[in-house]
Amino acid sequence: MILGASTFVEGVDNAFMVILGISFFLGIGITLTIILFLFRYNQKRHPKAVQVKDSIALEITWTIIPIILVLGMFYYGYVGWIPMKTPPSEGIEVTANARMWSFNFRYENGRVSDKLYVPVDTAIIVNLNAIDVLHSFYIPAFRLKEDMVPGLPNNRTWFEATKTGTYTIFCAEYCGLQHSYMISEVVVMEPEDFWAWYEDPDAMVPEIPEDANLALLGRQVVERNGCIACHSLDGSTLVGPTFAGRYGETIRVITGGQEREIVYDAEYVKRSIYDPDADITVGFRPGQMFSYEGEITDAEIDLIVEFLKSLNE
Ligand code: HEC
Ligand SMILES: [Cu+2]
Repeated sequence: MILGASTFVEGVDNAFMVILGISFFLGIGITLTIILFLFRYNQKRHPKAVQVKDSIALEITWTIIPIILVLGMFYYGYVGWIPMKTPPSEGIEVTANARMWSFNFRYENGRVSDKLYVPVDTAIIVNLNAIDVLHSFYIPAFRLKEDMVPGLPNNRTWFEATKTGTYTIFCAEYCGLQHSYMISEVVVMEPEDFWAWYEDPDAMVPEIPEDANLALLGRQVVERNGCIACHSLDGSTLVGPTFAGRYGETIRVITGGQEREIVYDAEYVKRSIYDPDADITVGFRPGQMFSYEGEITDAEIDLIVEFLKSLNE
């Protein structure tokens, strides 16, 4: 059993062990019976076949025993599943946004993070928001998995972590090319540490020191938001055009069906991030990149621009 760290672990692991136990019982039992019959009823020992007719006892046995086994599996499955479907009324609400191919988490005070920070022994209610396609929110250590369906109302789940530590979050629904890179972490902290993190205003609007390397900060924004799943930094073409050597160039885009030339400047970068389909870069398809409006701030876009400039040096 892999390590478990939520209130769901016991219910799910019990169901798993019961089903595994029954599977072993049947698998081994059936195999042994086959072997036994091979010896006992082969043609040498048992040359004349016997017809068995109307054995009520046998019929009842092979009806009752499987019913008990199947109901046993159902019982443990149901008891483990019910708590997942009944979120408590009180808890910390977080919205999990999923897009190709990254997660981010928005808290009620507006804080956004690419990792899910939560306090231990506290109910966390997670509103699941798929921005583009189907994803699935999966935390194996919590035995929690819930599909994220674009546009589905009331798409939510919840959990209560029981151990501090860092656990992996996977996307468990094949969602395209870089699906296997769609990984994040849930960091379970002592409540004091969590509330300190949550209320830390510096962490909300990171203050940029005078001598900061803006290009480096921009690179962090780009990495944190998963842009490099689609935009390479080395000139190669992925789902979208490369970031390398493009800034300041005159490029060709399609705007409202008309091909035109445009300068790849700060204005263009901002429009590409907030309204990606306004100008479609020639050679690429619309509808691949989804708007980051409300997720990436103007200040962060300035940093991205600094980073793109630095790629020309
Ligand atoms: C799912 C893939 C995907 C992700 C993720 C993605 N983009 Fe894009 N992006 C595209 C595609 C495809 C295009 C080209 C089509 C278009 O112009 O809309 C594009 C176009 C752009 C352009 C115009 C580039 C050019 O050379 O003309 C910029 C700038 C851009 N994206 C920035 C970003 C940033 C910044 C992020 C992360 C915050 C990001 N993209 C995330 C797919 C993606
Ligand atoms: Cu996904």
